[in-house]
Amino acid sequence: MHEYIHKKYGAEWVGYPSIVGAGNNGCILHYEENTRTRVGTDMVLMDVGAEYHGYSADVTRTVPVSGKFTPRQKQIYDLVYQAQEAVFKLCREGTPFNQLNAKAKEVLADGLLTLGIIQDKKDVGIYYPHGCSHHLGLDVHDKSNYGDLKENMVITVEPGIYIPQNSSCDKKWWGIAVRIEDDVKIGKDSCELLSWAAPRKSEDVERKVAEKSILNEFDLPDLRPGKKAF
Ligand SMILES: [Mn+2]
Repeated sequence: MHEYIHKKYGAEWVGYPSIVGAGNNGCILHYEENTRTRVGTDMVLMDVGAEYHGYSADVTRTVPVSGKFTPRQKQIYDLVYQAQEAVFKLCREGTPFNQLNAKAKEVLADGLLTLGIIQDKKDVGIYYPHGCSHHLGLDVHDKSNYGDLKENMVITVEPGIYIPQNSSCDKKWWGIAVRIEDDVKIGKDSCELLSWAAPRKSEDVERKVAEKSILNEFDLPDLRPGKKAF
């Protein structure tokens, strides 16, 4: 559906292969099989972006398929949201690029410690194994010198937490994967959120999922055995 809508808006391509993983599959960072159709009460992590006239977007949303986050899913989701909010505040000219990830790590480490998922802040990397930001441009992971942010740079802000099956925390957390990724344009004193149209707050995500979709009326026809051709 995302790819269909990209085309409807006139985007020529996807910026990268869509990543759509339910539950534990969300823990696989570049999961592209996208084959599971029965997802129960899991969340679905969708990392999708259009390429428009040569420039790529890169946006991730994680939604509860049932329409409501379970209390544990919500605890993890809200923590990732908090980390993202904290990083947005640093997105302005002059901030050293690596300070963005340092901030995300700090917030996520505090939260994981409070939830009892880690016992030592330095273990945050077990559940947050990637960086918080990259530049966007002609390439979805555009290059730069990774120095200080400058006005009009476009970057992602994408903290996440991934707790695969058999992790060394309480198994009540297993299979939870959340990433929230937005694209921002750096300004002199703040940043502009380019991907504002997709809800981010857990309550707003639930509200969006509850909305009626044209797909509610879309029933696939039954598949019947072939007919005699002549
Ligand atoms: Mn990204």
